[in-house]
Amino acid sequence: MTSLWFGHLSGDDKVAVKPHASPAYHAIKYLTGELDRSYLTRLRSFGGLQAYPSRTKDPDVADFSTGSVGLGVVAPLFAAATRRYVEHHFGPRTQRPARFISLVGDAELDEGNVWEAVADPALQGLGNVMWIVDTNRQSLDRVVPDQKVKKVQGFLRDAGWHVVEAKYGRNLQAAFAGEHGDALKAHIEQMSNERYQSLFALRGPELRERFLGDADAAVLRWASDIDDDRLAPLVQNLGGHDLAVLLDAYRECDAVTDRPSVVFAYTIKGWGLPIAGDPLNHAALLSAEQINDLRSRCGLDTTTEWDRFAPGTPEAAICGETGGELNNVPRPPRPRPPIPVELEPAEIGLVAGRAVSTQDAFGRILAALASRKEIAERLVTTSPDVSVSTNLGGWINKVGVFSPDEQPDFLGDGRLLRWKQSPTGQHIELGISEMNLFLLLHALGLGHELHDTHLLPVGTVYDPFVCRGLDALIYALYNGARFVVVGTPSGITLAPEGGAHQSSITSSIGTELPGISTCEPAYARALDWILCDGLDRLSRDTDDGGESLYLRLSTRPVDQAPFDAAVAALGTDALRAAVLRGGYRLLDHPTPDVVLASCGPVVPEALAAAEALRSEGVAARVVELTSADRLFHEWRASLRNAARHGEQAERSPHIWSLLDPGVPIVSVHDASSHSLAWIGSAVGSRMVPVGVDAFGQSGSIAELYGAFDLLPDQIVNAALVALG
Ligand SMILES: Cc1ncc(C[n+]2csc(CCOP(=O)(O)OP(=O)(O)O)c2C)c(N)n1
Ligand SMILES: [Mg+2]
Repeated sequence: MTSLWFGHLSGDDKVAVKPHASPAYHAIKYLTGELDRSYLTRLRSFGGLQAYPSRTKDPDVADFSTGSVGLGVVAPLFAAATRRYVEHHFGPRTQRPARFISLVGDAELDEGNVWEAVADPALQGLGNVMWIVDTNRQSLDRVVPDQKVKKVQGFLRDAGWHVVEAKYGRNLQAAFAGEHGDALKAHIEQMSNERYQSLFALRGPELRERFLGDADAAVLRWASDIDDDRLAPLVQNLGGHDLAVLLDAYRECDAVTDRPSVVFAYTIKGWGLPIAGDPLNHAALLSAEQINDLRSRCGLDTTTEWDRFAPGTPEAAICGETGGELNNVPRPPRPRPPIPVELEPAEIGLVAGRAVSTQDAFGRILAALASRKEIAERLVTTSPDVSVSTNLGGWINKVGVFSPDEQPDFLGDGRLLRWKQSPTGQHIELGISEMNLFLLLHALGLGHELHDTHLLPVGTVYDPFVCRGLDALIYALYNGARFVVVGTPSGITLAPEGGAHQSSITSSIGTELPGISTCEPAYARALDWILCDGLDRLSRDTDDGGESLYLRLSTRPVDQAPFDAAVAALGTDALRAAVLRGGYRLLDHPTPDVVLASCGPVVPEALAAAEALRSEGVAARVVELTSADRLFHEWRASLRNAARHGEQAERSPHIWSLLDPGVPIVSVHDASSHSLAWIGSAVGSRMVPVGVDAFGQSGSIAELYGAFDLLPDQIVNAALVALG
């Protein structure tokens, strides 16, 4: 990190720092003037410095957060792909080309997401990417066995990467070049990792004995010329601790511009400390005595140990220059494109009397937005090989697929889906990896912060496979990225596709994740309002309602007439406000015996059940919960406010206007029944949650609904239970 910050980086470069290097990162930020001294003693404390570099929680904002190993490795790769996209669409961003760099722990490369990214065609040819692998051969528990590094280097080479080894320092390289040098090199290279590692904390005669144990005559002759004091610095002279070797390696990578590079920098974990190379050093603490020794070896005492370099010294001058060039500057707010509150129903092809699914409507809305220049230019879509089956086809036909080079279109026009690839395309197609989807949404969703270009990213994914990319989704939200993700189709409603494709827990995941609102409307116009509002929220500050949006959609065509009736009854503006707050009375009754609360594709079943109840003399109100997430969080915030401050909320939670205190409720949801089971307690009502609490299977929608008690007659029975 010393070589990188003080000898290589420019202010336009972006760097991900591996989790365990966060103290070194903060030390650099302190020395270069960005971080206040008071933080230095507050690593890992509340309100202090985070254990691992954090974009959102640390005062000296890192370009990328790290912590969940593997994600930080590839985040700069996705950022470089985003920069390439941005520059093709908006022109160069910086005078000097930016470089995207990851400092990687060697054991991080065990994570599959690393290899999913390395293999993806959308991430090829990025010559401005460099990884520096801290090859200390240690993970948490152990010294990594021998062949691992070589294998990993082979994988990267085969994937077209430029691989550089910074294995030995200049002193050891000089010894290799001298008399008996070949034998010395062979002796070291043939030694197992575990054995070499065991030498790193040794000095003097003990080191000599252990190092030379089975050495041949030539090595023994080489060693006989080296006295005890010089032996350790030579045997332990690895490239990753040699600044000049590293700088050479970085320059070599800079010269390779048509593909990414990786430097394997061989290091010793705990270098220069008594715990160097010890397999258990990760959890080891230095004793007070060892710290005292270290402090005095650095020429410091307890009164000077946190000082910056004295003004006027060359060190202070370098720190000042580096800080002036590299440190963070405050960011202006994001620009806010003029997104309307709704599109015209005709514009999105809604025809009175025709049933439509939310997934179909989503595709139409997006295709319609392609005609609105000020919005369309910032819109970018991505999908892990499910563009067509998630209805992105209409949009893709209009805007084309992004490729950094013009690609021949062998099939040509006149097809249902044109797949025209060019540098102006606005859809980025990924391979199947859902981790890659969320890592790309993360990168696109930080367009303003990392590339001075605010984007409106929209990703689509089969809803069950949100779980496959979940850690990357969490990562994206933790970092404050802004995007829309559309999980579609969702639930058992995609009946014949079978249990492996039927999502049930995603609704709860969406509700529980911070930084994103989950919405699951049943009707096309409600979706239009939610999507327009959601796109607008991508541009707003967090305290002004800014957040990401998760849409859980379906392929089941739904009759729109009940929604049209609600528009007529409530008026467009009032209904839109209610939909955006999380719900509305779809089929009202002023004094119901029971409330049926539903959302998404099973709303028609709730309506039919209400009709059946009415014919039995039971008054039922049907409420559509367009966003249980928003209803929950508004209710929860009002309770928190009351508990903390003894105050009532300024306005009562919206859910109180949908449900009546004490009136029994049946929730009807194509998702785990647990996801809506809380609503009864919001109004003190008896609650019967109906939903999907087992794995599904193939069948017709009616058969599947029947298996999970979601048919109208079954909902009626649930209502009778609720009524006691
Ligand atoms: C996804 C994930 N799994 C497990 C961990 C726990 N963990 C933190 S660091 C680490 C090993 C790190 O080894 P390496 O990347 O080689 O780092 P270094 O040797 O530089 O400390 C593990 C298992 C984690 N942070 N993230
Ligand atoms: Mg390691």
